Amino acid sequence: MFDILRNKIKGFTDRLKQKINLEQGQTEKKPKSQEPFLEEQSEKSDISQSPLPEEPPFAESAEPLEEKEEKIPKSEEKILELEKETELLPPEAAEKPPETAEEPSETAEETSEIKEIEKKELDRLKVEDKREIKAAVSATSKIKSFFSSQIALSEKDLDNLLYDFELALLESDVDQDTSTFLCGKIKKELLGKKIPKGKDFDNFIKQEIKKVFAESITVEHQNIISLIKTKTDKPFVILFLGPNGAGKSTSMAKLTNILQKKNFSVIWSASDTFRAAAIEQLEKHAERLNVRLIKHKYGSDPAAVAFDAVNAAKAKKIDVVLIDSAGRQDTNQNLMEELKKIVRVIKPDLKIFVGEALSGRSLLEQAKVFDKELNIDGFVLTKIDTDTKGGTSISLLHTIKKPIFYVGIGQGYDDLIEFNSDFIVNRIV
Ligand SMILES: Nc1nc2c(ncn2[C@@H]2O[C@H](COP(=O)(O)OP(=O)(O)OP(=O)(O)O)[C@@H](O)[C@H]2O)c(=O)[nH]1
Ligand SMILES: [Mg+2]
Repeated sequence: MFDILRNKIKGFTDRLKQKINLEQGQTEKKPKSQEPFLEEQSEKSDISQSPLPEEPPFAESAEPLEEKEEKIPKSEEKILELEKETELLPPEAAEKPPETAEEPSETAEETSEIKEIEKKELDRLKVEDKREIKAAVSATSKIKSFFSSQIALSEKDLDNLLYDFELALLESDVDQDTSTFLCGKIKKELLGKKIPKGKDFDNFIKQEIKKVFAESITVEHQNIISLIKTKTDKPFVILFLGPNGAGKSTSMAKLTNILQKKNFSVIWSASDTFRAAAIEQLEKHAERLNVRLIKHKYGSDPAAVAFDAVNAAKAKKIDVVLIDSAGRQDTNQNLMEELKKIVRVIKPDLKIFVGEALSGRSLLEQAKVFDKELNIDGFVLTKIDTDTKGGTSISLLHTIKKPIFYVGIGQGYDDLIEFNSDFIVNRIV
């Protein structure tokens, strides 16, 4: 469910992360602010005159800090190597082959005195070297944390990333206006903001995107059960309308199941007198759900059937009347007039547009026409169990700004669940 949109949003977050990592990498590869420090180091240190500079201790500054700290013991090894170097030993001792050093050229007292001096000098150098390396590491650490804790994205960077993201939203069935709106809002939220790097990054970006989506698609939530409860004079009347095959009749049956569980009594109007087998289809559901069905012949006036159903409900004190209607395209003016007649005669409490999520952007266009013609109250969005893209609901909510009462998540009677904007935001971000 909504996998494509979820992946597109993840793709956007990953690209942002890549961009940030790239910048971090560049910073670490060439940490300009470390350069003078290193120069200063090499000037100050006696060791810089020795073979050590061939493997500069901080040259690989892109490595993590911990690795640098590991280098401290390594430097001790190097210092130990220095014991063998000529600088710390008397020149003649270094130049002479070992066997010549064995020659008793000095007295035993002189030799032990020299060794004592050498040892002191070595100890002094070790301490100095350690101190310098530690100072370097701690300075590097400060510089690193400065560079690596947060980043602010430039307008140019964001424009490039959001251009791709807008295309991704369009591919996921979000319409053009909504995509442009969402990207503009994300840009406004992220521009100049300090974005944490590392493990907090994903969470931060997710929260920002979630916030933008939630704000853009939140419409006043309406709960059908409370609406029914608050109506004082029975019955509460709901008209189901929308394009062919969207799931009007099935959703009506599913809602009946929900209402019966809440102890509401229900009666149906078979006002699809147009499509072959539409009445028989309802009869089967009515039998299973034990609902009374008011029906006329095929070709009769759908408004007249609905009128009879409402009157029967009034007579029997039934709580809710559900009116099925024939599927129609928004371009079919005759069928549109037929619906308008039902609305005029019955004055339903709710006109629910049933649309299937799979229809994508064409659903938005249809819904706009139905809303203009009939002023619909909200939606049931069906077949979201088979909708991998997920953009339709976002477009509907953002553009038409009417609630999605329920979503259909399968073909069973229990496969109708209440919708709120968190439902979709939590699935895609
Ligand atoms: N997977 C899935 N299938 C659904 C859902 N809702 C309805 N369907 C199926 O969609 C098909 C059409 O459903 P109907 O209720 O007959 O649609 P309709 O809008 O009444 O169709 P018309 O009366 O011909 O305009 C049926 O096979 C339903 O089982 C849903 O949420 N998920
Ligand atoms: Mg039907």
